[in-house]
Amino acid sequence: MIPPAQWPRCYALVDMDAFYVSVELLRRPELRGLPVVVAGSGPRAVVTTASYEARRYGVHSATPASRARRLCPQAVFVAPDFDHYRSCSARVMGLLRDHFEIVEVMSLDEAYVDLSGLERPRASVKRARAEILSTCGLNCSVGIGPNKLIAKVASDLEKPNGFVLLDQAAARDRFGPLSAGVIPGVGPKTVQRLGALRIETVAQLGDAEEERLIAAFGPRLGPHLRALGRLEDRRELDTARLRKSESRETTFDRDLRGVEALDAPLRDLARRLCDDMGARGARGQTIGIKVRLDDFSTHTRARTLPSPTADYVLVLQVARELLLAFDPPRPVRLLGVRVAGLDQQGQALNARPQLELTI
Ligand code: TTP
Ligand code: MG
Repeated sequence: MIPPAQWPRCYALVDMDAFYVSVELLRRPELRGLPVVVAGSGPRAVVTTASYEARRYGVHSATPASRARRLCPQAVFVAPDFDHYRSCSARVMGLLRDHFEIVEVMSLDEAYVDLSGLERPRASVKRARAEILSTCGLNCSVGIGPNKLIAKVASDLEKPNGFVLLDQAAARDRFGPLSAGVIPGVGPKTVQRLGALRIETVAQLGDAEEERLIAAFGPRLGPHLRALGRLEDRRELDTARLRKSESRETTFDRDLRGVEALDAPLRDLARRLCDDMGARGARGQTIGIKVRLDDFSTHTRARTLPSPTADYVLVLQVARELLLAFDPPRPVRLLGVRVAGLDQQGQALNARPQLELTI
């Protein structure tokens, strides 16, 4: 197999394992190893997700809660806490953005990252994954492939805690004999219509004559389906928004107490941020800091200047003043510096588009 570093494009799909349940288990570790179900309590409630132990009893996402109770009476039912899941998700996605330039967040627990051009794509993902585990306590499964489709199907193969890399040929070998319905985007109705054409498997779909598919599905969907059957996919990551801000942040190995202890890391962050912005000719008018305390509360402060800058001395000075004024009341876990309101200079020519960084 050609090593992924030499593929023209390389993508990973990162999908958290049993996401809502895993988040709940962090604050209720006594439930670890038990069948756990996150579901509301109303008469029409459905299961949002079930632990792998509960899945063995046939309880899955979208199973009605009443049915889940019958299937697995000993399961522990936990009420969903979406705000908490959102904030855990933001931490995970923030870490991915720390590690990778281009990240496309698909849902609370799933994101694509673009690994194209990285020298060691596998190692980069493993490092990010280890940090997600050490910082957030959460496991994920990763699929790596030459396109988004293969990355996605690969991520599902060895859940939980999977790590599967497939090139085009390996993906075709692996999925060729399976029902075409395993391909995301080929739903049950399409499977049925394909069945009428005697097309059952992924390989048969990929080998089907284009004219036949066009006759059955039209000039757009027909060729699209055939491409899916070949595990071909030309989509780029969707990161259309120009970045409006840029930040650098760091999570400390040990929490730091007091403003003095934070000065060296603050200087380092401002230096890195201004160097990178300077290199691209980008400047911004709003300087901000982000402070996460040991209780995981996150605080931001910002000030807008009369004119845009990428000047290290000025950025550091403002960041210092903001930090002094905030005066962290508890030990600090994470510190960030941000410059927002970027002017367009340097972006058009040298844009590295990515989702807006949240700080
Ligand atoms: P998934 O990634 O589909 O599932 P999961 O993370 O729970 O498990 P897996 O290990 O198989 O990836 O969905 C992510 C979260 O989205 C899930 O934890 C709960 C929520 N969700 C729902 O609320 N309803 C649903 O029907 C699905 C599929 C997910
Ligand atoms: Mg998941």
